[in-house]
Amino acid sequence: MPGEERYLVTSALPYVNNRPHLGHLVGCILPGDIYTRYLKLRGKKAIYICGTDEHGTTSELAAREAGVSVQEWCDRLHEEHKRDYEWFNIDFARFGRTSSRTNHEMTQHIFLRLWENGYIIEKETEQLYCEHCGIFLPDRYVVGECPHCGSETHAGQCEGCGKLLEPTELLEPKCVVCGSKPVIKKTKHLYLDLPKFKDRLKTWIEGNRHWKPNVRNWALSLIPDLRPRPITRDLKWGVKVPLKGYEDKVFYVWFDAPIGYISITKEWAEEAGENWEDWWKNPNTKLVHFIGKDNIPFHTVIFPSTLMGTEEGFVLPYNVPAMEFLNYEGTKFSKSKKVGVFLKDARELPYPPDYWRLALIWMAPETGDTDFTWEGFAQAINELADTYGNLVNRVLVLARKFFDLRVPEPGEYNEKDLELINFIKSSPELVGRELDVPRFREALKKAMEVAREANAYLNAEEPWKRENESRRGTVIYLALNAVKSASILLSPFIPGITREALDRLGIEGVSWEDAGKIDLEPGRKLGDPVILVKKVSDEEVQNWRERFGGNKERESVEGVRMVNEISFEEFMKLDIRVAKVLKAEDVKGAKKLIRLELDVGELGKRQILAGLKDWYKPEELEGKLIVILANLKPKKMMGMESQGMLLAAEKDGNVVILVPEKPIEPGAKVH
Ligand code: B3M
Ligand code: ZN
Repeated sequence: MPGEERYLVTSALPYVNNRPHLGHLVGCILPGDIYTRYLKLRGKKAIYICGTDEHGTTSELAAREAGVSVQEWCDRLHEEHKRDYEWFNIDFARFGRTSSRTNHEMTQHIFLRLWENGYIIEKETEQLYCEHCGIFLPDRYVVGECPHCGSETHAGQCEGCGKLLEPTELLEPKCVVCGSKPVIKKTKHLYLDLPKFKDRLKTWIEGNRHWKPNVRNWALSLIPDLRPRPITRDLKWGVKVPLKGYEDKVFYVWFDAPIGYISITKEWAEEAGENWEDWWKNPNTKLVHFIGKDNIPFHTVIFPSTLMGTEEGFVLPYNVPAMEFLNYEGTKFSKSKKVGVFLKDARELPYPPDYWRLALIWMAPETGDTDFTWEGFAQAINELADTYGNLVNRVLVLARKFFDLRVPEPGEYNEKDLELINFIKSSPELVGRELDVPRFREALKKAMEVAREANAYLNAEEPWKRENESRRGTVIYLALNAVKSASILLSPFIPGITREALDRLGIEGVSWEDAGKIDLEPGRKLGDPVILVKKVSDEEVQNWRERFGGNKERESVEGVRMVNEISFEEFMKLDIRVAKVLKAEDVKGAKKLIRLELDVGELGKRQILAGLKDWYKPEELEGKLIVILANLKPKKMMGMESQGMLLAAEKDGNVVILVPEKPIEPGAKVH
């Protein structure tokens, strides 16, 4: 077996119940990509494996809702996922599928090994059965009333109050397929005998001192109460169980999904002329699973037990970096409720993929849950523009002005120069230390520091001034090296933008260590100056926030409309009022905004800024009765405060404001 150290990096395999959103990207797919890019720059052998998780009831139900076969649904969603991730420059060695033949075979093989080795037990249980459809009903196939809060929900977890619900607990249970009342029937299932792995798991997890404390502690806390866990389901869509008496059952989706990592590696290896076992059964392999925190038990306890139980020498994960959750502007991203920014939406906005990659890491939920906010998005981009973008442009402008776009010859270094040189030299180690953990936010900050330092150096040295002519070549030479260094260190995060900068320096292949070298050859031709990062304005922030705002109704993939439900109490928190427009005028310097002076009756006078210029002239609004949300937290825009939000309807880029059907006093409440 080859002795060389290698990294097998995986990202949790996304379900195909709907399109992916920013939460998925930042949760594991983007971190895994950044990490693998970094490893490769370090000269390590590394591959990045991912794919769609296609079995289970969530796919079946999504397909049913869309009125297509499960296979067709999965084919379609697999392609969409793949396209989305490609657009964000996620560099998978392979993006596979758990429904592939390779995965069916691998899952059955691994199961049989567990069976032969005595790690599988059979048990009889009672389960709801639909006599009309002739099927046992998994949780999501039983709907009824929650005994705790009265919501209409499926079993598993109540959609109203979040309590865990056995299907038999639901009041008035119904089969989701045909609506008839299910009966209780006995059925047999296979269980993975987890308690048998207790000691091995404990020793192994305790030894993993480099894991994040929350991951390690959670894993350890699971061990004392490990119980056998069912790995089969009464379903049709899934991997068949290769055992007599289980012909009409399939494996539980969480049994075959992580085995997907192995199968997808195998498919990659077959194409790449490699042997998959050199990766999965090689003690020199470092297996790293990037996941969201809710997947910790599966990756630290259950899947490792599956691997151990084969007794085939599979490697166990070396690290399991788990992210917490990214919320959207204060509410939960929800694939099923269609809240937040979906990757498809993001692709349609006028920003390159690197802006998203950067902003997502900027706000990444590394140590606790965080919020994606449009303000955070703008802040991240603007910071990059001020530091790195600014540096690249100004250094090239100086090189053009004074050295005809060639790398100048440096003179002797003074103390200031040596300070910058030392900073550059130490930076690959400093940034690398963070990425090794991995701690992405910190790594990004440290990588940006190089550009910040170089800018400060330029400001202090002022090489454009006549009196500094003798120093000019040296200063610009070092600043150009700083551009190279920052570009390499930032390249795992923003590979597209940094590539453009490196192209301008005439640099093709790079390694991480190159970021610490002062080695640009004098005389080398440079490319033209360029603005690599454009700032994001307040107006854009406002615009996107209005367009993607938290709880609004959104369209799902198949055109079925779904509403994110709120309670009556939540609705009553909104203070919606009729207001009269006393005055309306354009806001200077803003492309979209109109300033409205309003009379809101008992609430007095106030001003609102609304992004309406594309659709209304100020004079059309004057004198009108409109509808506003009066208790929205005031917000500063273009140096003015907007005290509420005008309500308008939007469809396909067309916007109309809402007006009362008959005149009514300003200040009248809307409900
Ligand atoms: N599909 C859960 C998720 O998307 C699941 C991960 C499988 S990893 C093998 O959160
Ligand atoms: Zn039925």
